[in-house]
Amino acid sequence: MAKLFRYGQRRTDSLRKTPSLFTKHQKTSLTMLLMLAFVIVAAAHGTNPPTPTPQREKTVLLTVSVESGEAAIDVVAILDGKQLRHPYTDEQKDAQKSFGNQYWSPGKKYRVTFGGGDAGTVTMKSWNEGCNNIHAQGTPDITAKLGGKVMALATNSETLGKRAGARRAPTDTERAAVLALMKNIYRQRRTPASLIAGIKVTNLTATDLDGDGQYEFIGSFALAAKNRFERDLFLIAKQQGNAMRAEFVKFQAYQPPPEQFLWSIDFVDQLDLDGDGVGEVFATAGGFDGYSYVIFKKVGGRWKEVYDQIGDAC
Ligand SMILES: [Ca+2]
Ligand SMILES: [Ca+2]
Repeated sequence: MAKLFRYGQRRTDSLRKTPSLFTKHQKTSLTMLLMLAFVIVAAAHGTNPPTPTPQREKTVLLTVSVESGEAAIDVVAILDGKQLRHPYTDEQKDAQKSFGNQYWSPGKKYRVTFGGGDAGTVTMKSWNEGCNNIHAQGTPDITAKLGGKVMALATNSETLGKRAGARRAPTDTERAAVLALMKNIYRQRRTPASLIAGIKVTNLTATDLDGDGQYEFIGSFALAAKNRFERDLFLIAKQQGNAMRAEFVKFQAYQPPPEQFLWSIDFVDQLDLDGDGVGEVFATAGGFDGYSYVIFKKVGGRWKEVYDQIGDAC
């Protein structure tokens, strides 16, 4: 969780270190000039001060989870051209509120995508402040079956996620092949043979990431070992003949903290954000007292984490 707070910390530090651009005298003159300018502008508009022009809407990327017919919505990023930008930091309460007011006003509707294609809509109902972030609630009208670990994405973009959605549960054969690969990965990373049977499949999804008609497989696995190492794996695999080949392996072995909060990465969904034909992989990363969102992108044939944003931390 330290990582999540570091983002805000860095900003505070850089602001503090920024040298003042003006001397005290210049500042006084500047203030007077600004006041004069304000009076002139106010005069030009009659007695009322100028009303702020509404901010142009940016492309936002949201996550959607559904429980008992209710949608829970978080913001992951703002997409500025092909750049991923943070909507705000966890310290910017005012920026969070204006984001909520602008993007999550009741009745506002977003396109939902699942497996990289259209899957219905979600209509905003309300939003609230959490511990270090804001969260929205909405009414889902979604064709995909969401629930538990199965989440979707939503956006106000009219151009993203226009190919046919391709996401499903793996077949038994595919599942068996991914599990065989997964066990090999655990063995190669010195997991004692006696523990292999205890590995839990948190989530395993088949989705076509590159739009070639062949499904790729994204899995999360956890092996809890009491008082010793927890071993978690996030895996992207591709079918090769009857076997599976690992495209991305993120294996973490660590001693769980006394609080027993564990780290893990779970797939959310995929969406091609930069139009290169390969979907970017959205995931949640759990931490000691919170969670974040991460985005992986295939760069030069290799998957890389390119972005992270706080979900919340309490
Ligand atoms: Ca594919
Ligand atoms: Ca892409």
